[in-house]
Amino acid sequence: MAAASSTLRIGITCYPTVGGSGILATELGEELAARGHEIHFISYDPPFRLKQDAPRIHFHPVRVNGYDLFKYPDYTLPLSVKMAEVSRAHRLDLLHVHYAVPHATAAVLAQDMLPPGERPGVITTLHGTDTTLLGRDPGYGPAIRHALDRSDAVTAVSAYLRGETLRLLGVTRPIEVIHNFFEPKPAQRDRAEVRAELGLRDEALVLHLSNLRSVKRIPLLLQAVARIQPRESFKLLILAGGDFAPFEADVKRLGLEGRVIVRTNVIDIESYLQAADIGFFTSESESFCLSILEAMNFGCPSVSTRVGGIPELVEEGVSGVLVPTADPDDLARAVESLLLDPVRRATIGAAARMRARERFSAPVIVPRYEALYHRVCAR
Ligand code: GMT
Repeated sequence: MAAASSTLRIGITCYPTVGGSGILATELGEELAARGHEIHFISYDPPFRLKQDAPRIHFHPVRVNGYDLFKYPDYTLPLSVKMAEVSRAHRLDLLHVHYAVPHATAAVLAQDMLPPGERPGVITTLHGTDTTLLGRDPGYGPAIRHALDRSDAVTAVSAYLRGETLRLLGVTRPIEVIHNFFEPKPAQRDRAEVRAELGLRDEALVLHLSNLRSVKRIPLLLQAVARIQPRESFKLLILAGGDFAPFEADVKRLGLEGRVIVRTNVIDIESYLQAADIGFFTSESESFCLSILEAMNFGCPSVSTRVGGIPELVEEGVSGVLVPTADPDDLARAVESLLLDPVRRATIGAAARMRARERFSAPVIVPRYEALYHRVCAR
């Protein structure tokens, strides 16, 4: 880890599937490559939003063989071997891993496998459930703590997540807070075209986007949506990074057929974001909520539960609406308050957009990662 020049060779590991940590890591890699750094993604598949043909972007697949002896296939060791191999072949300055499990452990092992002069620095970025869920699990917690202690730097995507990591894992080392960022790409279709595709006339478009994991509380989202009045005033679009089939029964039971539209694994999210009027999120826990930030960039105000790091992103009543309970009626009333008041919606939407650009855009956040990289490399 002795980068002499200001451009660096960085290995990035993340989950390649739909999910905030992988999306953030992909965007970061693309932004860094555009700034002249050589970026090597190391994962079992290319990240789903990655433009592999962009200059200075490379992808190295991790192959996992199956063995009869293993009841559970192991990914950590082949990942660490690939990290060491790529580090050596491309003289990486850094391995920046997103989501601690198992990426941080694999990176620390890769570092140990290499001779002293060829060891990249290891930076671990915590995204959420790697602390708030797995950190509580006695089968994972001590290994996560060890990998964090051994990383050369650790970041968390919100002050809330840093606090939870210190509290749950008993970590004492410094953790730098670097919030999520989002840089919208040009939408491929215009608003009118998208609204026509969704069969919208005068209705408002309420948008939810997530990986549908249980922490997102999709049943609560649907219950709340079923209580919004008048029903004819809106449609709900769900951009799903996962299988919506388990929730179809709820849609029927609540009489929401025809009012809920689902699109799965969408890459051109900007086309839908620009067509949305209100974002709606009912998470039980959220370290930051990249989806709210994505909507904010399009002047789309969100209603969400007031949990985790969301208040670091949204100022209540100014750049969004935060609901302190998980009561479907409270949530429905909050959405109605925006549906019925287009002026307030526009005012909050404009404040949301300004806050997103001023605080959580690539030009603001990416230099913070670059500064951290240089600090680690200088050690
Ligand atoms: O923690 C997770 O659930 C995984 C992760 C993901 O890959 O989807 O999501 C987290 O990372 C995002 C990007 O940093 C954050 O914006 C999300 O708030 C966070 N999710 C949770 O904390 C539940």
